Amino acid sequence: MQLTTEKFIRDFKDTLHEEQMIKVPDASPAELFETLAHTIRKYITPLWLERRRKLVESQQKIAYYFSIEFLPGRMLETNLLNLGILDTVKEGFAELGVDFDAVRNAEHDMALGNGGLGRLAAAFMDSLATTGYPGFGNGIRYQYGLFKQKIVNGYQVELPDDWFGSLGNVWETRKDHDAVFVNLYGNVYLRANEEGRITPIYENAQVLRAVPYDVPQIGFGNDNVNNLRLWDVEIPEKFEHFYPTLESRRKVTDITAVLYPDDSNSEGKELRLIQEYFMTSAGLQTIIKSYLKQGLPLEKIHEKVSVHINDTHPAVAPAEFMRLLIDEYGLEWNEAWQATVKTMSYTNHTILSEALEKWDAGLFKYVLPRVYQIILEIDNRYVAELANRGIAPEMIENTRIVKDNQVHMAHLAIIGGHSINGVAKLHTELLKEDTLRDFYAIYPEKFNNKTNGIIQRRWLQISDEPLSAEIDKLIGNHWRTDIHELRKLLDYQNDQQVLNDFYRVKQEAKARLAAYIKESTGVEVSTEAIFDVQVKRLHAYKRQLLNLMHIIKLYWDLKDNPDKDVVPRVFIFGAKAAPGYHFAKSVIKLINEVANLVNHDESLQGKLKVVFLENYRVSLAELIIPAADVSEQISLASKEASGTSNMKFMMTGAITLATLDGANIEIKDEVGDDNIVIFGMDKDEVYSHYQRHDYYSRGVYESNPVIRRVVDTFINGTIPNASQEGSEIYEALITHNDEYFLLEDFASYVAAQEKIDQLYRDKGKWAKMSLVNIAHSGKFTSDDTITQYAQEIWNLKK
Ligand code: 26Q
Repeated sequence: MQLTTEKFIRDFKDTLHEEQMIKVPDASPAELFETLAHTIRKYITPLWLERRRKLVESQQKIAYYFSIEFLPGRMLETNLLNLGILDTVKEGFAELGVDFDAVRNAEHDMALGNGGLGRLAAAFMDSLATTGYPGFGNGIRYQYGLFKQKIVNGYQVELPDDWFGSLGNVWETRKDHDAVFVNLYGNVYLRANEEGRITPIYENAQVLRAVPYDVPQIGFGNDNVNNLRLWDVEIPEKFEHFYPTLESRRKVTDITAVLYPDDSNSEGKELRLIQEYFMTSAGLQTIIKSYLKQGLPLEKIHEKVSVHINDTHPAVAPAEFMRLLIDEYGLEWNEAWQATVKTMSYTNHTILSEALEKWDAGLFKYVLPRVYQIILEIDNRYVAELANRGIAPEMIENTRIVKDNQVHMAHLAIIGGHSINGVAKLHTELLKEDTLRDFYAIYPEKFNNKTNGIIQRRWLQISDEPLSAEIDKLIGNHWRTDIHELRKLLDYQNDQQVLNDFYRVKQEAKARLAAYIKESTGVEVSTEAIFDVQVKRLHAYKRQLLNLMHIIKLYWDLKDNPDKDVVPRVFIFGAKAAPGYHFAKSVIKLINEVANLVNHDESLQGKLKVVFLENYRVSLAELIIPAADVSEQISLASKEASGTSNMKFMMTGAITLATLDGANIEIKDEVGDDNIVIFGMDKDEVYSHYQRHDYYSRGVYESNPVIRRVVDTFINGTIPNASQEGSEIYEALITHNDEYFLLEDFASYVAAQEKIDQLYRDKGKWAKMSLVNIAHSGKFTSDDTITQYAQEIWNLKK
């Protein structure tokens, strides 16, 4: 959009006077933020209405992305950048004497997600709007986002993330007229009506009101506005009398109160099932209603609508869609089924078959009696059809939806849809050959890969503007609209001046992070040190513990030989552990106690520092990632479906230190072996251990003195205040046979770390590697990923 600085200043002041009745110098950053957001909303509204009008008029096909998580982080800068007015606003603020950074920091992260899966969903919203494909989000308007993490005495403490605060969500619009009802519980029996049609009769169901709040998703540079629809729950007016007590009302509002943390312990919780059904049913109901307004026949809905199931969390969708088409709209089973399969598609984000979502059939039937009947019918027909096709009984049994008294949600998503995709090449191959191999034998045509991507605009233009400006100087600014132009940087890979400039930009980002570290932890770190970063959810398979073991080895090396010639290192961690994940919390405690130990040991001469930054989240990532020299991507091969932080680090010039897992493999393919440091077993070696049952961690421990010394450090009192946690770690590694092969990969990890140390000594060479990584990072734009979804799965037109 077009906007002059003068007009912006006028609009901003008007809004401030109207809404806050104060003048600029008297306003707090929060008030200025709210005012700015409201000013921008006025710019967005006409674009939003226009987009809706055009979509109605053109009757284009629309994809609906169903996800129980959306993790956009802060929206202010993204909205300004995408509207093309970020610089105008910054200039306007400069004229008004307002500190833009202070205002930006007043926005609370919208953290309605755990990690990669939720962040990916948010990235896809931006990319859909940017590429121009009609794609809308459908999720839950949680009152509290993922918990806020505090570190107290080295332990993780969880506090509620009250993100509405006093401002509410400044970006949303409540859409009362689109509210729908969602039924739970009760009894259902079937009865023939006057025409002889079997219809379900509901008794004693609990009726909830679902109210949508729409959040605009603005395309970059195209004035295109899509919709992210988040559902909240309310008590329907005519049922108010059923909820006479606060307690009974709270039971309802609890449905959208909190986001569940990624945790196997919370599996099987009734409230989670209700959340999943609530957002799915509400979303599907409004989709059908808006489709019918076009006057088209329901059995052809797949020609105008795609419903995408992001992981199994909304995988009740095929069954709920069948229920709506048959019970509410009178379609016959077969025509409803054809339409359903053609409408639905599903993305898998996990490799572990035991992690695939299942529900106890009894609980499912109790909460969703009619949906359960429909699932049984789908299951029966599936079994009959496959038997007819001559499929082996064992294969049918493995793939059916209801078995052993459990409802298998991934099976429902695969059978009830036309597409299933993994999120990186390796991941998709593993799904085909291992986790879902029987499905692959039955439906090979449904399987496809869509390697994840990231929003390059957030990670370069917003979080690393100094690097972006440097890139502009070399190749012009067209890369800001076509990220693949970054490849032009390769022309400068041997230009010393350019390499110096890139090095300087990195050092400045490190200085900004160093200041934050000092302020938030009190630890002083030198920007001459290698900033070695691992930020992601804490999980055993991601192997933060392997990183810590290497730190302990360095510690002993330096204790033995204080003059050892090593490049100083700062190891930086950020990670939340699910509140019920005991092991993960012990790892956090140990990282913090090792940090205390090494940061205060003068004999180490500042060569080794360890920092745990609390409350890792999108806005903190924007500070950390541009400042990284080394990106730790060290999951056990085959376990990380894709990873997406690996792509962000690459894009801002960190060198990846990685196993051959997830998208790391595709990063290596892009940059070549010389511009990445790979270590550890590959997935074939890992699988071969599984097959042969030949891994024995105690054997490694007993025969390797370095490993023994490192592991013993957990139990011999070296690390103060963590003897309990140390013993647990020791037990996991030695008594429980080290499930993620840390000991096996340790030697090769240490060698890789030594290689990093050597490489970093040659600043020119390092800067060149860094530049080559940036130059190839356009491969991972989510604009391209979403284009593949739109063309290959959803069949959309711009
Ligand atoms: C499970 C049970 C009960 C409650 C919550 C959950 C739950 C919640 C979140 C299970 C899983 C998640 C999130 C998973 C996730 O973020 N997976 C990551 O997805 C990324 C995007 O595809 C990949 O890059 C990562 O490799 C993958 O770990």
